[in-house]
Amino acid sequence: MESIRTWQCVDSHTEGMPTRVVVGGVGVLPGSTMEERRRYVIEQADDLRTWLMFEPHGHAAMSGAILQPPTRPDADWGVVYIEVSGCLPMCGHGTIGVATVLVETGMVEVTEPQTVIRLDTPAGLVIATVETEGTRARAVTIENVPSFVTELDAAVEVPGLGTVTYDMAFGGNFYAIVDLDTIDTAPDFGPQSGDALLDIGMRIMDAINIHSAPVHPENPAIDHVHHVQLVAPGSTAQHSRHAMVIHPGWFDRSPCGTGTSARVAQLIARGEMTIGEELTNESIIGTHFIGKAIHETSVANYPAIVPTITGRAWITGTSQHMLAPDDPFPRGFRL
Ligand code: PYC
Repeated sequence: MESIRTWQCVDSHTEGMPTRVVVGGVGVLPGSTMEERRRYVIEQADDLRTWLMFEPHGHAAMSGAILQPPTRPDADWGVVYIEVSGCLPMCGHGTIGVATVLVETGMVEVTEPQTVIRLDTPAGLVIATVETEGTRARAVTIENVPSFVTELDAAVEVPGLGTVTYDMAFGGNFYAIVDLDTIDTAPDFGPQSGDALLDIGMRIMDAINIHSAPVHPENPAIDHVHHVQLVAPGSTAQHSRHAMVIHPGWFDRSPCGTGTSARVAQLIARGEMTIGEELTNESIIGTHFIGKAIHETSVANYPAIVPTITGRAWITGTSQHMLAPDDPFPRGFRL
């Protein structure tokens, strides 16, 4: 066995969605903030990501997080999120996976019944409160970055679908939120309609990015929409079901932490929810996050809320990934 690169990982899933937590082998990435480290991976070390996310080590809907020493004194650990689509500034299910792994592997000091972990992420400080029972993490609540709506009832011409009405909200990433029952050709909601739902979501995403791509008002490096939340018929402000279509064409298996934050911001902007009320947000595979707004704030000129998201994660294994010098796929591959 010969290897020119070896990484140690703890694999987990958050309500069905994988988070491969890279705990060793990367070293300290260059950069004085976690956003600079994220940029470094994007611009100079993308093979770090593709090797662990793409096949043969990963798969078409793989997601993960590289643990780092924090760059700020008030944080316990730093995180760079990686997934098949790129490096997100913030990932909710990934943060719940990271917090669970840190507690259950003893990488943070664990207190019962709650352990608070302060994470330095590219989007800012994210606080995770873990409900602990012995060495088990039973549930994790994250206080996410301020979330806000940039457009309500926006309309875009989508080839094959006609005029589609959507709301645009930010919850750590941009989300186009579309009621499926406004689309005449929408199939029945559920995993059995996966291909058709992916097709609808990707068409909407492409059309918005061509005609009116969103840009974060304070951080222009965060732009375009890569997530479309297709809300199932019958959804309410208390219990919403959705299919989360992600660029370049896969579903979040979890209810999506940043997407749930965006949905809470949207429901509050629409007057359908108030501060402190809970939303059960359900994924396409039937798993749940609980989202709520804990207080109001603002981002640039937009009214915003600070959301919390609660969900659960489970460790599925530990792995050591090796790269042989003559492996024909040192960057992985995607079909
Ligand atoms: O949970 O925030 C999230 C997320 C983003 C992409 C996949 N999951």
